[in-house]
Amino acid sequence: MMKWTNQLASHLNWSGDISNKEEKQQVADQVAGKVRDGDVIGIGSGSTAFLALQAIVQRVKEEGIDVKGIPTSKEAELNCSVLGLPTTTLIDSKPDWGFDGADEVDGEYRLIKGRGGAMLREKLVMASAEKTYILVDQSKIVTRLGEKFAVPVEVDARAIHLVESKLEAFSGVTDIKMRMAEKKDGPVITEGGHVILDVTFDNIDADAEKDLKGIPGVVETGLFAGYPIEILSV
Ligand code: ABF
Repeated sequence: MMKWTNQLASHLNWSGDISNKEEKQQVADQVAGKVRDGDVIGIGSGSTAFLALQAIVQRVKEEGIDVKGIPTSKEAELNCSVLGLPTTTLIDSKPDWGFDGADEVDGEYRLIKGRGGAMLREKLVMASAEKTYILVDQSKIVTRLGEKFAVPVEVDARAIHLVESKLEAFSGVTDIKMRMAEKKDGPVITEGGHVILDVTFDNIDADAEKDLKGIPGVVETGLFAGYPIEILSV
């Protein structure tokens, strides 16, 4: 093992502070059971996806099967690298299927994602796969989308005033905050070099994802509606 591999692995081990870990582990084990030899799999971000990746890698190693991952973030890329799952990209391969976490899921299978700021890549991988398993513990299931979480909106910083003014007039919006980096005096900058506005809604209507994307300067949003997903929960 190379010099820093253990340190990287322990950093990635979420330091034991994964909320609802037992439930998350159960859905992680469920999705690991779906892996078949030769699969190209979209690899999600966040703690639930990390547990699933661990379970998948264990199967891959025990059974000697050939699986490749398409990571949805730099975090997922590093996880694959440290755990030893070979990766490919959307340019070279199409995912057969994928898995990812979520912050909220409602009764119409609409999702809020993007707490880690990776919604652009997460959506690209999800939209490219025939099916994505969304791994959720009970705390993620809501009756009203937006009940617990704001919707992250990734914005080209040059358009920040334009986007803010459009959002203020947007149906259902009650609050807009720029996401700030913890312990730093500045905004979170996404992997794509953009900023994030966390937008609170009291009602998210059916066209919200499309309408948000229609604002010039909005790169992506954490609203996911109408993608081919299957919810895995306990
Ligand atoms: C990613 O990780 C994000 O889209 C989502 O916001 C978050 C869920 O994290 P966790 O599984 O740690 O609750 O899937």
